[in-house]
Amino acid sequence: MSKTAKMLSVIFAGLFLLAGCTTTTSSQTNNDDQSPADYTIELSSFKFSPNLIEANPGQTIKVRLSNLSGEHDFVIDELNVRSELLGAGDSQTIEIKIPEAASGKIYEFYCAVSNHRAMGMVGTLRIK
Ligand SMILES: [Cu+2]
Repeated sequence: MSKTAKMLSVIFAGLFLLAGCTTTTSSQTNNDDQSPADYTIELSSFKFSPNLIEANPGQTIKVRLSNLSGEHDFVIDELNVRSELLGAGDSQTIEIKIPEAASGKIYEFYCAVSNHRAMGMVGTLRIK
């Protein structure tokens, strides 16, 4: 009985140590403005709505692409972002990792289908 109690107390001590480590680690990696930003962008012929989104350097943003009509995709060459080819009614959520050194940068996103980019199907990802 007392052996069991001793083992339990060792286990609990271990759990407290683990909890301590976890807390320390997360407080080191938590910067002020790291909460994930979520955007929904609607795609149609031939535009993105909204066509301007913003993010912080080092942030990973989740963007939901909702295609209303026609066939479209979402591409940012500099960040190696390319969605699937979306048909009418399709949607996909993509993650965009913003580089730490991207402060003040402007990235263009566009639709790579046919001549949509030339038709004005472009938008801006602005890094604060
Ligand atoms: Cu398109």
